[in-house]
Amino acid sequence: SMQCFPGLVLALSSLLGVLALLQLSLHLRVPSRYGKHEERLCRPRGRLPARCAWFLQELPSFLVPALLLALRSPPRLEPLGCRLLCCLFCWHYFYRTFIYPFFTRGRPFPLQLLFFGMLFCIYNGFLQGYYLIYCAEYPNDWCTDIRFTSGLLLFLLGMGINIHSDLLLRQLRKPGEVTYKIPQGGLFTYVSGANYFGEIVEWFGFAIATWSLPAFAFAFFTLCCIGPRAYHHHRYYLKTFTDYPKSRKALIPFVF
Ligand code: NDX
Repeated sequence: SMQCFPGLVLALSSLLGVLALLQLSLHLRVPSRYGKHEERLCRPRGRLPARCAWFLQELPSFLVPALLLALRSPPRLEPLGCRLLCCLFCWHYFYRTFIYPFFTRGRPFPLQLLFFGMLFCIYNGFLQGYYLIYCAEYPNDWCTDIRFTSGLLLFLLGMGINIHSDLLLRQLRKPGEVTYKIPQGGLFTYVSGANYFGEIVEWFGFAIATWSLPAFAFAFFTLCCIGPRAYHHHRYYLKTFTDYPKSRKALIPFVF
């Protein structure tokens, strides 16, 4: 049966860090080609409806850790921290897989990116799940540790911001519409990438709560992946809407 190989965790986390830097270098100037940054040239054949695409892409991030958690034998009952933290991760991806896609009004998603996105979700789902289920050791009072409590608080706050902002974005369109409008309300009052800001806060909260290398690597990846994308969204809005609110920042309220 499976056991913890610390070398494997270190190797996979380091590679995730490398992927983050690769992502950053590839997409600092040119955004990932989906959504509002997709090239017109893309043939419709190379795309899948947003619903199917987001469902398929994010499913492994839920399934892989959930299966690891369920199938571990003997079941790991102690300490509570490991299961709780693994459940937090699964909880986010339950939302992202089973709820978010069914309400999205996004345009069709490029198959090629879907393929890489899925690979990424398998990789990361395995790393986070494997670490928490097979490797992590927490003292029995971890649930009252300041790292756990403050991290959990940040996670919940970030998740709230992310879900609320995705809802505001969705309400900009009627079903079937694919046009872009100026997002209003919530944290969009302060930043163009409110949903991304929430997601980044969420994963740094998770990293602090788990106090683990894999989770910090993933938070860093998230920052490198959607941080630049928030900046590209911001530039797109400034270019497209002459009446775009001048005081609005790209990602971090009042700062950047
Ligand atoms: N999926 C994470 N790199 C990504 C897919 C692509 O979950 O190979 C990263 C994720 C993947 C990427 C993923 C990882 C890196 C990959 C890349 C493909 C290539 C790349 C694998 C896995 C790669 C290397 C080589 C380095 C490994 O029509 P539309 O779609 O634009 O509509 C949008 C709508 N909307 C508006 N509607 C009206 N008016 C407006 N002004 C609007 N603005 C937007 O709202 C959408 O329907 C919806 C949201 O759009 P947008 O653009 O704000 O968010 P989006 O980027 O689609 O993300 C959706 C949610 C969001 O909450 C975000 O926080 C979360 O997913 N997310 C997204 C990406 C990554 C991620 C989280 C993470 O890293 N944690």
